[in-house]
Amino acid sequence: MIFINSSSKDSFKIFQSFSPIFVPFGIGYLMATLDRNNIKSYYVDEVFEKDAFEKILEICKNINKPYIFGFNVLTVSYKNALILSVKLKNKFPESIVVFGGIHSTMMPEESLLNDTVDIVVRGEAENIIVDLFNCLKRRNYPTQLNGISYKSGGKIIHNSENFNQVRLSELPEFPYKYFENNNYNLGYVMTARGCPYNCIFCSKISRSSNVRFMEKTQVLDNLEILYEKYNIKHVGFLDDDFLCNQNRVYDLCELLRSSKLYNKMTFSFAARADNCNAEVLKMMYSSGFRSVFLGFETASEDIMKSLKKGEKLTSVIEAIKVVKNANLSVSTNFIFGLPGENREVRRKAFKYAKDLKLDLVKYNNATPFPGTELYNIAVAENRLNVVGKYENFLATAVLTENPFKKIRIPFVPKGNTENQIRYDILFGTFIFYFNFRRLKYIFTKQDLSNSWYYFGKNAKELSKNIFKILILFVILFIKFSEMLILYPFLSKNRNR
Ligand code: B12
Ligand code: SF4
Repeated sequence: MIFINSSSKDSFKIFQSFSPIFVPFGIGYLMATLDRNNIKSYYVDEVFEKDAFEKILEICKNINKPYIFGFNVLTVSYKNALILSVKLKNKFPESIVVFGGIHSTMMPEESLLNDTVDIVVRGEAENIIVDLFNCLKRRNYPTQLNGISYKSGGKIIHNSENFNQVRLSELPEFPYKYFENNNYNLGYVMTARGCPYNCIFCSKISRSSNVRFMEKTQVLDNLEILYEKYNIKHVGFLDDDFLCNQNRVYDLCELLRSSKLYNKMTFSFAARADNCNAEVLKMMYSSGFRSVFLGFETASEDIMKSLKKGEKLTSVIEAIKVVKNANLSVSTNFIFGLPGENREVRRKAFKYAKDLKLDLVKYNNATPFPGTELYNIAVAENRLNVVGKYENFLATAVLTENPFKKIRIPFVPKGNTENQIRYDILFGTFIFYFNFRRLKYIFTKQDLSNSWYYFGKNAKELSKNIFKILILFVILFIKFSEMLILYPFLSKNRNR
């Protein structure tokens, strides 16, 4: 089986060169699961591979037919996954194309309506991947497997959901050996899966509301591998809400403090604001935790309620103060262009960013990912703007788009224009970062960036990138200049 991590290459490449490249955890665990069953699998990453198709042809020379191509598909990478599947099917008509990942999980029919997609795997797949592989190798359809959608007699069949949840304590060790080349920033772990909330803007791979955790010793073993084998000194925890089980955090911190990693590694994490309390943060700081990402989302209490996050604006504000008191740095994002929002709300966000002395802030454009309630709202209000096959479904599009070839914002709520949202995002970014202290922070505290950017490990690497950094500055200069010229005229835009 050849796994393909599909990627959108259409966004402006200069920003991509400063984004850390993550190891694809989903594919990694699937490969390790196959490995454990003595099944060899292969892997191609479109994120950095110049010609993924050629690379796949190379691999195919050494494996037996039927070839099985397994794609990990996010909404923004759906188009490229399809393009590659067409090329592969043309070359190997007998091959089997499987789409997995969040986008196909949310939209299985849409994927299967393409002639080149044979099977969609919905949800997490460690506990079915071996059976799936064995079936497909025998050229059988996995009709009995839960979590599968496929075509039969011109119809699309959806087998029932895979209720048998993956237990993280039973996962094999993460197979770093497949990802050792220099393209990846290995310093991330994901030690829990699942989230009990249902925010209207969030895609969730598992519909179940329970959160599953790795054993603390598993986590420590993973960190030790990263430190000892790969010399990683800062690790970001990608768990949706690292603080959701505080007893586990206490235990893990205790284990860390008594381990050989103590004082050698630092960590960052993401959490919900309502779980931040002074006591746990103090203990985390003493165990090496240095930065936290909190989703601020909006500066309006009413909109916060409508997001169904189960959180209050006041608790986010309080949490930021508590985090800062505990000496941790805090980064956050606001979503601009949410239903019910206006420019006043966005201006309030700028004020919060300044008054609360946030370390890093991102203003994203609201993106109604398929399967989310926001998507349904956008459809119901006839305000869903899909370009091609979701090529514009990028929450950071405003900042990273080519200034000469703008990306259409996928949802513009009533009472706003696209340009108001676009230039408010740029304005907020400009006033926040046009500041010597913050620019210094960006370049000197990269570990604390919660993986938003990566300019190089040290002064030497950074200087190698100096030319690209200059180009980046020129592009930002063009964007901000345009914004500053147009900004005074924006309020005059007529609301739709
Ligand atoms: C790490 C991460 C990233 C990393 C790496 C992304 C990657 N390719 O893995 C980075 C920072 C680069 C990133 C970027 C973005 N991300 Co992101 N990211 C995540 C995060 C936090 C973890 C992903 C992960 O490792 N999950 C754990 C593994 C185990 O799950 P998994 O990947 O889904 O894989 C399992 C199943 O899907 C299935 N599976 C997956 N692939 C395949 C293939 C086959 C053949 C089979 C059978 C099964 C299968 O089996 C796997 C194992 O169980 C998720 C949130 C989350 N909790 O999952 C968001 C998430 C995936 N990201 C999201 C988004 C929106 C983005 C961005 C578009 C953000 C933006 N700027 O707008 C960019 C897009 C980047 C790009 N150009 O492709 C959304 C995706 C929504 C969507 N519908 O596409 C998510 C779900 C967050 C959210 N809740 O909204 N992201
Ligand atoms: S945004 Fe965070 S809290 Fe909300 S559903 Fe997604 S992971 Fe859960």
